[in-house]
Amino acid sequence: MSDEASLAQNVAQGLSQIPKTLSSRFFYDAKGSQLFQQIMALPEYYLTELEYQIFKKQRKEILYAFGTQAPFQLIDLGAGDAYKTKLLLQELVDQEAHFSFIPLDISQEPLHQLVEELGHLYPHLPVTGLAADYFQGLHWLNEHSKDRKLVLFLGSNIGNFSPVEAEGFLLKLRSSLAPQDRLLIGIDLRKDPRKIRLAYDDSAGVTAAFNLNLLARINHELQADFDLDQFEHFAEYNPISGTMRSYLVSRQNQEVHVKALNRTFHFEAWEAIHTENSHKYSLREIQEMAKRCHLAIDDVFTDASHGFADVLLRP
Ligand code: AVJ
Repeated sequence: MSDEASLAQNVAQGLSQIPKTLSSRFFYDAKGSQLFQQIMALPEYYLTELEYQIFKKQRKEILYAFGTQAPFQLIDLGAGDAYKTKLLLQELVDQEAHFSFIPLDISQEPLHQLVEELGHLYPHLPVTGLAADYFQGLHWLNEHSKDRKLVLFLGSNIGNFSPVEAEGFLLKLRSSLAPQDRLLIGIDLRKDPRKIRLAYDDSAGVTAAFNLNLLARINHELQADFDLDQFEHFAEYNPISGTMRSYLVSRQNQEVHVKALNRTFHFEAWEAIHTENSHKYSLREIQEMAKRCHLAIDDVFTDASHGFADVLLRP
């Protein structure tokens, strides 16, 4: 299925149902990936900085726990600009470890940029960029399984799944791992609900632009006529469920035509489209989830504030 077709299908389905939904996987066109890189640099978006600190302070321990003697593949699911992964790459290059790097990303542009940049930084490091979604990536992993693997799933990307979906994803991921392979998952932890909410509703409005870009993408790719001024970003955190939810709310009663679907969608005043989940876990919930997925926890690395965890798992 082509990218357009799956976006088309998501729009056709998601805007026909009540409540309306669109999938957060479609945020990352070239513009969306660029906006997400801006989000990572925001003062409110603590996630990136906390995980960066974990890698900065504990990169040796993390790599020691994995074991870097035998040749291996470092696979980065949803690599983006690999801001945090580069700390591991530098350490491994310093150690003269025998490894290859396989960044995977849903968006072509940042991936090409990354592969080119790494070519300059580490001319002797074998790098294979994969423009694919996670499941295509997992399939690729299965076909190319000779070396030992360390699979990275950083940045709390797992939070975009509901807890039930996350279990399904981890089970699928586990089935593509050999006994000696390891998984390193970055997970945002439960914390002060106000701090979480602010991370998804920044004062500069970058997150709002990121959310609204989904409608701009649908306008471009499916010839729709969303008026971006007539929708607004809204984000709320539920401290019981641990889910941060983002929405696009229609400011008025309006119709939107999507030419590629030959369909018109009606929005009531203040009707919302649910566009993203960013789930937060406690350490106990992570332990329970790992257990249910038959993954053993080798190590848990947290930052000084216990706001973020990188969990090393074995199948
Ligand atoms: C890339 C999925 C980890 O949910 O925190 C950031 C995306 N959305 N601000 C997250 C995002 C709004 C981000 N992840």
